[in-house]
Amino acid sequence: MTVEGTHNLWGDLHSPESSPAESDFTVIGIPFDGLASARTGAALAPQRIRYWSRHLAPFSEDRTRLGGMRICDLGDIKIVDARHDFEQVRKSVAQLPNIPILLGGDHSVSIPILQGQRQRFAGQRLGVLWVDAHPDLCDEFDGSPLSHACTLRRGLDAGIAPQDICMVGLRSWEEQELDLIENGQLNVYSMQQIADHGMKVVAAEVRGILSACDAIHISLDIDALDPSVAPGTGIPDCGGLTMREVLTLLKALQGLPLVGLDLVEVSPPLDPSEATVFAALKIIMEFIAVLARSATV
Ligand SMILES: [Mn+2]
Repeated sequence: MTVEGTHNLWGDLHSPESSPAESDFTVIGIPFDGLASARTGAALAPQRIRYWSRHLAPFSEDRTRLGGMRICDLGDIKIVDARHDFEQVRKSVAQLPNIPILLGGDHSVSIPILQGQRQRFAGQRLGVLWVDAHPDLCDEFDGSPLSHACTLRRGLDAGIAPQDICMVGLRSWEEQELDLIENGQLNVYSMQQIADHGMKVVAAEVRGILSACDAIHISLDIDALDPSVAPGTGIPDCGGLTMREVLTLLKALQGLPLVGLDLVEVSPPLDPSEATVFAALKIIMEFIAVLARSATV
């Protein structure tokens, strides 16, 4: 299918002549799904997300004008062997002068992203908003410490403080994760808690915790959404977030020092409707809108 876009890349926000230093956001794709434990396909996400970004107009749902925001899309970082090639992701993120939007890939690609952000904001309090059905706190999974089930565990190893991590949407656990989840250091908002209290209340609490941080990175696994919304993902888990709840959470962070977003586990081949790709795009554009509104207040 070769449909020309009705707009240019990233809803007309891509500015090919601008360097990262001259842009508000840097997009990097990491088309790698070699450490997914179940179904793959996430390697195809950057290409499909970019493709459909040409059909977006530069407005958020509440008509925030995004036209003043500039995106520099640096293309993809190719991963063949994660043990060596993740290093390139870490280095790229660590030296960025603006806000990265990183397109996975399975969630393992966030290991070097979290390491790079930790390095970029060395000496400062780096908060992480973790939106996922899974904690990804395994020390090792399928024989690998770099599995997509180990991502946040490696983030802790990199020096991100557990009290500066908010986990939202959790509903699936591995035995080896339970101690960390239940020892009270991490801020855990399970799907059941969100159902009981409502996302507005949870989002306000998350904002309160993360507002103590100097810099906040968001790691968003599309499987946090309910599979009825986003079925195109390796390990769908029913009983998840609505898109409205995700947007409520994002919008609650307006004005805080957001320094990056990674969006992972979108698997286009597992959703012929491509609604999952569009869900990812909506999250990206609304994230940009949160920053655009923050810049004008
Ligand atoms: Mn997940």
